[in-house]
Amino acid sequence: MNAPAIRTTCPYCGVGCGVLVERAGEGYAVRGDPDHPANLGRLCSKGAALADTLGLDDRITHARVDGRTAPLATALDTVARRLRAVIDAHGPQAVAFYVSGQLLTEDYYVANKLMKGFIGGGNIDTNSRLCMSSAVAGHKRGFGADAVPGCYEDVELADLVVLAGSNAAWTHPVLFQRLAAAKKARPAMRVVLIDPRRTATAELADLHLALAPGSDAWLFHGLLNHLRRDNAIDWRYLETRVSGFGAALAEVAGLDPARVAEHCALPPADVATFYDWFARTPRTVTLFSQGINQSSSGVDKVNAILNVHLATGRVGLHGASPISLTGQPNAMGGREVGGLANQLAAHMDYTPDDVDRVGRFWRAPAMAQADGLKAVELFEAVRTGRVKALWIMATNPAVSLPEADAVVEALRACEFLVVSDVTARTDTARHAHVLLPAAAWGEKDGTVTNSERRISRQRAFMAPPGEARPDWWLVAEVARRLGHGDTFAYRGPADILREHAALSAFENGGRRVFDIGALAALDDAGYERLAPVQWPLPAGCKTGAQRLFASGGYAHGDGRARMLAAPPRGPALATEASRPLRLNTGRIRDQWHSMTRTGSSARLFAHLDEPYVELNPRDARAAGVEHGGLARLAGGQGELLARVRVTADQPAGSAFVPIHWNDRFCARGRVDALIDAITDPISGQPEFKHAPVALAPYVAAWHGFVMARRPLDCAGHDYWARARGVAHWRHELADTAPCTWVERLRAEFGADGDWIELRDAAAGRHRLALLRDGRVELVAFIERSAAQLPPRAWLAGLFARARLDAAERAGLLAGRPADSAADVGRVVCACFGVGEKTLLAAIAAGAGSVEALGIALKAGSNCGSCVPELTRMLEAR
Ligand SMILES: Nc1nc2c(c(=O)[nH]1)N[C@H]1C(S)=C(S)[C@@H](COP(=O)(O)OP(=O)(O)OC[C@H]3O[C@@H](n4cnc5c(=O)[nH]c(N)nc54)[C@H](O)[C@@H]3O)O[C@H]1N2
Ligand SMILES: Nc1nc2c(c(=O)[nH]1)N[C@H]1C(S)=C(S)[C@@H](COP(=O)(O)OP(=O)(O)OC[C@H]3O[C@@H](n4cnc5c(=O)[nH]c(N)nc54)[C@H](O)[C@@H]3O)O[C@H]1N2
Ligand code: SF4
Ligand SMILES: [Mo]
Repeated sequence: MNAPAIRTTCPYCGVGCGVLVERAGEGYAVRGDPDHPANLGRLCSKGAALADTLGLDDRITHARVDGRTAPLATALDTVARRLRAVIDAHGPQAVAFYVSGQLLTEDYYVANKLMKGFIGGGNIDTNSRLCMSSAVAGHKRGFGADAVPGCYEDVELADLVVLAGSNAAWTHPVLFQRLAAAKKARPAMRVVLIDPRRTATAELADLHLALAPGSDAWLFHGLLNHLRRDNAIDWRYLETRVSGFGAALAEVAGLDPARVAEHCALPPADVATFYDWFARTPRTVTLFSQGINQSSSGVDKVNAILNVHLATGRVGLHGASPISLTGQPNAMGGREVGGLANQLAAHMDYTPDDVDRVGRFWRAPAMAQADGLKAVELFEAVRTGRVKALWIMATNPAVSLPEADAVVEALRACEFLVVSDVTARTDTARHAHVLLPAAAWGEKDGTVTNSERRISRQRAFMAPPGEARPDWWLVAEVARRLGHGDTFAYRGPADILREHAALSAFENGGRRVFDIGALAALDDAGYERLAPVQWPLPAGCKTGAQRLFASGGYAHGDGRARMLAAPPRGPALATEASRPLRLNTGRIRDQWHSMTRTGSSARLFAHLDEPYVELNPRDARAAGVEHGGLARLAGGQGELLARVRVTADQPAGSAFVPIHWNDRFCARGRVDALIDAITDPISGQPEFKHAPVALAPYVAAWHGFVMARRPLDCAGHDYWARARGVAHWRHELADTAPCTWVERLRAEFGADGDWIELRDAAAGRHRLALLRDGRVELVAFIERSAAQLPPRAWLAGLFARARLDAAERAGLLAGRPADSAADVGRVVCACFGVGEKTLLAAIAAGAGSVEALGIALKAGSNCGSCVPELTRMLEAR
């Protein structure tokens, strides 16, 4: 008999999909949980590839102290001793924790409690500062509490869905699929996308407003003004449930659609259409994400969006609400436990009453009294030595914070740096004095909260390797060594969740929306069984609230929501002659952040496999860079080198670079090294999407690639980028110094086997392959220009073969099959490895719909993440 499937939750995005895990041979198989309300059985490409990421190749299984493996107990002793020494010598403000929306709620709760109640400093902040802090501040200003009023079902019930600064097709794929399915079932439903770029999400949009970067506040303020002029305001709602609307309406009064169109660089007719649809559609949902939050005026933009929903009374109703999409799997849970430096715990703040209340509940000897440092300030304080000891958990700031080179400097300067991670191979972990081995997804138990306030269990289905331990356990052990054993004596995550739930209900009396008091009564078996449930969930409740504020009851003292319309501001730094382009950054479909987990799946590398910069044809021409060549982008602090993709989807005057690549996968692809550390004055969230940059071609003496069965060390080259294939690693290379790869490879791979070589010194061409027993071990292609290199897909496929046949061998150094039909092109469907050329051939042969491509080639028929791209190819036919 097979063991029953384990029900758990995907560790990637904030959609929070339920996953079923079963044993399959030596490994595991994952599929979507049909009973989970977030995904009802669906998974995207990343979720579907989770089983590829369970291997131990990259894992850290034992602690390291000063670079040497050490028993975990010794490492924990060292952490406690050195934290204690810093606290004794410099006080509690000299230590800091930097944590993550990828911790489970239980991990997060314990870390926050140790810092704010027992070490007695406020310096714990989280990578949610880079992600959700503008939404948090906007919600608190608007609603009085950080609470998302709507739920996923609203996205399906709405007649108009506005996506503002969200590329949900790639970043919240399962929610996007729910939206796409609803629109298909109800074609009258409309979708508006607000994003300067034409993204995969645009495929679903009836109207794409490609506005000028950073101009959203003008658009939404203009909409508020239009609602008033068009008589679309719900005055009764405003008069009974909202304050501040008089001032807000006065602020926006001068913004007529013509001025909006000018400020936003949009066709006036498109602005008019959007305003008209919004005014006339009671069931409107606005989904917003990082195109709004990651801005030096992010909080004001969030309120500009909340304003138009308040003005029309469209909050918390069926199919009518603003919904902030959370990024990380537990971005919401982190806010619940108070992981941000300017919050306390359980949605309490640093008011004297709350400090006292939390202090009594925790029986805390040393309550923090005031806000701690926000992420960007925190790392600056580490760099200058004000903060002397730092413990980083589940985040990779050397890649993800702005001015990332200065962050690396801070990590190097830090007197005592502790990093808890599942792998040692991160740009951050390499600087740690103590590296703690954390248990990974699949090995830990706890809860996460998704974008619709739904708390779901993550359940372990494998044992942690070596001495790896759950994050909460590592923190509690340090707390014990610091003398707080009694209050951190948790037997397991259930104990922690009960305490967290009890705190949320403690002296609450309905004042704090976040109340999960019902969970305080769970016994261990109940925790084990806990089914996905939304908050609020006060004691005595069995089901949580799907929607909030439908009948008012906002969390401000007067029960009213607030409208706030600040004068719109554009990006903080202007472009100038020396930095004329706006750098926009974001995500790609199949990678997760710094690639520490998705980077171990060949399937997930198939879609986009090199650091790249997207440019409009006009800007590429002006700078003299070519599609497929390399370009250098320089910001205020640093620079990067990336492959150029020229596309009209990218508006003129801007560039787009994905955030994922880092020192482990390429030479100089950390985009945050370029981004100035400018933050929103209220939330402290960095302006990640509008940095001014300069663009120049990178002129190499040679370009090349090497494919081998193992990763090769490419250090020292100006440009290199590494990608994992199913049976090989590929290394893209370029340099200004002469190429020595052929000699190097011959020396490294030895005499064993058949070398075949093609050399044309005059043309700068050098091609090399190594076969052993008919199996390809290595190929290397060097040319003067990138354009002369053959496509990689066919060669990559040869590594999967036990023996090459005569035709394959004959084509090897040409890099092309003798029979050209065998080249499938760039992989579009990651699940079934279906290439672009195969798809185009099928379309040419008559496949006229996504369904037809699915039947003919299986493409798009599993996770569906590539459906927007398939649609685009069909449209272009
Ligand atoms: N595949 C994948 N999915 C992920 C993640 C991942 O790493 N990989 N990470 C998760 C996390 S933590 C997060 S926070 C979310 C983020 O999810 P999203 O916010 O959807 O993702 P981004 O790509 O960061 O940015 C969204 C869009 O904002 C646009 N934008 C830039 N400037 C502006 C502007 O001025 N106005 C407007 N309206 N739009 C603008 C960009 O062009 C981009 O298309 O994704 C989550 N999902
Ligand atoms: N330019 C630019 N920069 C950005 C953004 C952007 O849009 N543009 N987006 C920002 C946003 S929204 C976000 S959320 C951040 C994300 O940035 P990061 O948080 O820095 O990125 P991750 O790669 O997800 O880092 C998570 C780390 O935790 C480790 N890990 C995984 N599971 C566990 C676990 O259970 N325990 C422990 N201890 N460790 C674990 C992983 O191996 C990895 O090293 O990037 C931000 N930076
Ligand atoms: S949409 Fe994809 S990445 Fe996000 S939770 Fe679901 S399966 Fe995971
Ligand atoms: Mo995020």
